[in-house]
Amino acid sequence: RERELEAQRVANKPAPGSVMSHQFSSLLEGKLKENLKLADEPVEEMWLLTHEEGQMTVYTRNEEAAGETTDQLKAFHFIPGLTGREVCSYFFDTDLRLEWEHTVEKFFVLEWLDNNTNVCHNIHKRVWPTAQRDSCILSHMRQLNTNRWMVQNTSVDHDDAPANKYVRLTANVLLMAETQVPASADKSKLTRADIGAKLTYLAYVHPGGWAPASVVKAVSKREYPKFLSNLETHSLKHFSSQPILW
Ligand code: 18C
Repeated sequence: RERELEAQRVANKPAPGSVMSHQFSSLLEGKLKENLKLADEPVEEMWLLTHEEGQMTVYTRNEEAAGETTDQLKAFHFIPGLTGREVCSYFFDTDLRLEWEHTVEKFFVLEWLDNNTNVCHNIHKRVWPTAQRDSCILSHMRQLNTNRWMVQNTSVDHDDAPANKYVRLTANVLLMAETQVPASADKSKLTRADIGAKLTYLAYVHPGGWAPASVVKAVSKREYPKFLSNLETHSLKHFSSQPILW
């Protein structure tokens, strides 16, 4: 039944390029403003470097003072050979999500609001000893300027997301990816060896219900770097033999 409903929703997907205003528009724009400001803020004394691996750096900003069990995370990475648009498209594409998204057991697209915006119900893998989580996420992809693209994933309430079976976590995620090209280059002459995507990733996840702080910390420490490496490996595999999508 769920799959049938999903097929109907895919059939209702608006045409490429159409941007509609919808019930989540003001929430989406508000979050986006906050997230873009945070993304451009330099990492200074408030941020703690928690992981470094090749081109990847992961920082957290401790929110304990505010009584929270999770930290705001900010990470940087560089994927050689891809454009910002390619990385964002790969991250956003619901047909490809399960190739790389290792925290999700299954998910359902609940609604397409426009060609670049959907709401998904995700059922996450269970982390022992806590109850299994789900999330209901408004996902939106946008071009910010010639070389910069982004995807924002933010929790929302949606009538079609079945409640009560799992503990509902909430999340606020921004992936921003900027194509690096040699200065004054003629794009038509460039190959993948000349380009790369500079990533800035922001995430804040609230566990929703009871979860021991030590488990949340351990899961975060392990899963964020794993996610960035996974995104790199799989998006490279997906695009490397295709013409460059600028
Ligand atoms: O950005 C990512 N994915 C987005 C696209 O699919 C998605 C964002 C979702 C928010 C993160 C959801 C985290 C789920 C955590 C529970 C399951 C962990 C499973 C472990 C698998 C073995 O829109 C990629 C995000 C990748 C990194 C996620 C790590 C998050 C850890 C945060 C703390 C955990 C809080 C949950 C409490 C569960 C019990 C400890």
